[in-house]
Amino acid sequence: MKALKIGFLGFLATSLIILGTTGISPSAPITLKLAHVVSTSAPYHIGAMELAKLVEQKTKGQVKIEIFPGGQLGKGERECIEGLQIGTIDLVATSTGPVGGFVPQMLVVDLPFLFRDNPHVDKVLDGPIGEGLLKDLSKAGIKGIAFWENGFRNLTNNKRAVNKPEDVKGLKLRTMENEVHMDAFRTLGADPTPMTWGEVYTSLQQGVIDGQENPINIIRTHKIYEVNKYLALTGHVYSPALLLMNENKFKGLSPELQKALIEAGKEAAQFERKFIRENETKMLEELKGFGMQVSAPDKKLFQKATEPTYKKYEARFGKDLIDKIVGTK
Ligand code: EAX
Repeated sequence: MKALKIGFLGFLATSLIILGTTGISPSAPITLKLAHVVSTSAPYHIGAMELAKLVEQKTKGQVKIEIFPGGQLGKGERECIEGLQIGTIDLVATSTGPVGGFVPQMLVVDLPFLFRDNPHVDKVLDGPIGEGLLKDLSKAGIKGIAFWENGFRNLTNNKRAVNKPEDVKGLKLRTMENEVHMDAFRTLGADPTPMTWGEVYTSLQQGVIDGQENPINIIRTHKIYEVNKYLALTGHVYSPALLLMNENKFKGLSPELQKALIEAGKEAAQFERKFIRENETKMLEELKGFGMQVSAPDKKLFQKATEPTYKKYEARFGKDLIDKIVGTK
């Protein structure tokens, strides 16, 4: 009887300690809110669902992910990251586009034509360079869990077919809130307008802007073919994505739950990238089927034309980091 009493008191004491430190009773699962701004057919959502499944499995139900798609918790990615920083959002799946506004060093990955192809992307972002960039995010109270994928960005517009850099001159193009992208399009003679993703479709529909640029998967899953006629396969920037977490929330988890979350985030990254890459050709054919006029300009001409941006930011990010990325085989 005495042993039973001591056992019960021990359990009670442990529960009170857990409750005191995490505010969570040992039995209640921890629910983390994940926000993104894309549709439920888009890769971030597919990746987030895979993440939720993996996290539940790896934590044996101790942690659950609740997904808020389509900008429900923040109209654009910058707003979602702001919510993450103040703790109203726990996790965000986002392109790196606006992240440079929080941690300037992250802008390096948004340089035009920095990444050659998918194998180059994976070697850089899943290796020490990528890990270093993820670690940098803690300067802004953000835990970088893993690099997901948005993809190689292509140009759509309503004015004209784009076959060479000169064809971009004078186009009023929406860009992400990203100074490197804006600089590159200014160098091409376009008129870049930074705009949150949630406003792009309507702005194209109303003719406030002539065009935008995004990977095939975003153009397809957000029906840009309904509001833009021309698609140029420029592949002018590889756009990484990120799975981010509020750093204090992350540190509040036990080491075991932290490990499980990181593992799940990285496994979901591979799943999400695979989904994008396996569906790219099919989605492009569908865009043609919806009537988009697709051109395949000489990328070398665009690479040459955007070289001034490259040179300008080389000084800012350090030539050695850029050389390391370019030199990764
Ligand atoms: O992250 O804002 C953008 O153009 C992004 O590529 C899109 O929202 C997916």
